Amino acid sequence: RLSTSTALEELIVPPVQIAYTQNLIDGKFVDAASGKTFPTYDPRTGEVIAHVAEGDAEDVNRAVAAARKAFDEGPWPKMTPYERSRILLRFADLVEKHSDELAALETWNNGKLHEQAAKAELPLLIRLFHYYAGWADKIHGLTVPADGNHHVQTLHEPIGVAGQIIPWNFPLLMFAWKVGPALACGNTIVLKTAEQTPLTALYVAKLFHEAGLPPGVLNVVSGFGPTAGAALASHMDVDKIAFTGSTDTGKVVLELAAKSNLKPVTLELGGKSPFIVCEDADIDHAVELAHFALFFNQGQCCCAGSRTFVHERVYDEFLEKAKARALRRVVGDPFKKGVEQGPQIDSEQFEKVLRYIRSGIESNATLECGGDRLGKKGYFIQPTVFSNVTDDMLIAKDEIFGPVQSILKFKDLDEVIRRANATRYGLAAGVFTKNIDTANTLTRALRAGTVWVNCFDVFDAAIPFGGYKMSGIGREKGIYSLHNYLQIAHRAQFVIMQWN
Ligand code: TXE
Repeated sequence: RLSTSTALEELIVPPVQIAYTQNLIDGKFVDAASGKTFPTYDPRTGEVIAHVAEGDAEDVNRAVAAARKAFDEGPWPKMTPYERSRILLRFADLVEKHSDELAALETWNNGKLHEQAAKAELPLLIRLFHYYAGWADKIHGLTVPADGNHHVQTLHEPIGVAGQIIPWNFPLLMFAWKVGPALACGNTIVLKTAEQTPLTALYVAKLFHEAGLPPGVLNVVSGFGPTAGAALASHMDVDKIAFTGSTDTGKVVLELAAKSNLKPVTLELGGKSPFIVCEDADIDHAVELAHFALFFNQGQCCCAGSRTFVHERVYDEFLEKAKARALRRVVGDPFKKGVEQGPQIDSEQFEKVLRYIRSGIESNATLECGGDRLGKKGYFIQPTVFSNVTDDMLIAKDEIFGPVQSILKFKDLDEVIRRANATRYGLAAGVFTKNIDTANTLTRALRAGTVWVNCFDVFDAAIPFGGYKMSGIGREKGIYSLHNYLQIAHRAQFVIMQWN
């Protein structure tokens, strides 16, 4: 086992070159219209690794014009669904072929574990494109038995130009969740990546063109939210906007869409998901799963199990073991085998997490372990555990988005249901119990888009994902995501029946 201190020494040189830094518009890599670039960083050190074209409103205009032309004039929406499906499959094959470079690039620009990028996220991306390739030729309408002499059919048509704004915590997976269903339905796309992580989306978008995607169908613009992102959300020629990010920015996107052309909006936003450990639980297993639910991806998950509710009868044992587990967590260079936690994404998120840790201490939660940065450079934070957390504390209410576990005590099921639901969020929840009645009660009572029982973070292309309340609008993945990218029309024709 690596100790934390050795894991932070001598960083591994990423085994990949940065090939693409320009915007990808109409099938070509181009500089920003303004000629400007912005730096992108290695979160392990805070050092610049590349300068990337800085798209703003003018680049978004050009990308939307290309997507508009590719939609209105074809060939993409007019190709047979089978041809579209073949391109998605060829793309998935190319991603598989380039998995090593992509996993290295994802880790270098994001700080996530290389093993996680290589063994979980890239296979999930590939699986998702296989899934939606399978849908492309199965999207069709109905004939409807309307009253009177009418022949009525419904058409499931692509919605047009889709604007997609993604965050930095899962750059490749968020690309997949957005682009897969939109392309399967025959839409064209302008995708804006998060300013922290522009690199891998450019790489895979290039592979899409190698797979035969016509120019203009998928345009990728790097840039900042208030400039490029806002220009996309308020564009009059964009027919739909899909966004993943913070609840505050989600509200801005919804407002921009409403104030421009009323484009439909889907939002996947923040969360404060409860993870409930019942009195009958196998404690060792519960500790491990609760640890994973919170610390996975440096705690930078919208669905992180960030309120660990533990039944009072097992609370002391759970706490002692949860603390021991966090103390054993190996933090270090995410390229190294055996490391469990890399750096936070950037200085802003790093400072935000440290502010919440201070707030936990000031509000008299008990700091069991961690509580500070690790090392002198980069954005590493010690795995942190708070006990004696109460519902009114900021650390129990706000999305921290970092490696900070808050442990709360409960007495009975009714109480924990009420407290788990007393949040403005409703993205996910975890339940840990051996009692089937308890499991059934909790899965029905918890107001969340996803409830995981005796498991957590199970992501499959076919399973829908999305939030109740201020965690969002709409669902991604599965059959449900297709609805986000389709326009349902009907055609009614008067018919004369020449038979009795
Ligand atoms: O999010 P933003 P940030 C949460 C998490 C995190 C917090 C802030 O709590 O600490 O949000 O992170 C683009 N018009 N999540 O600041 O601002 C931006 O460029 C249009 C949860 O990174 O929401 C980026 O592409 N777009 C989350 C994307 O929005 C705008 C994942 C997300 O950035 C914009 C990430 C604007 N005015 C953070 N302003 C999740 N749900 O998984 C910004 N953007």
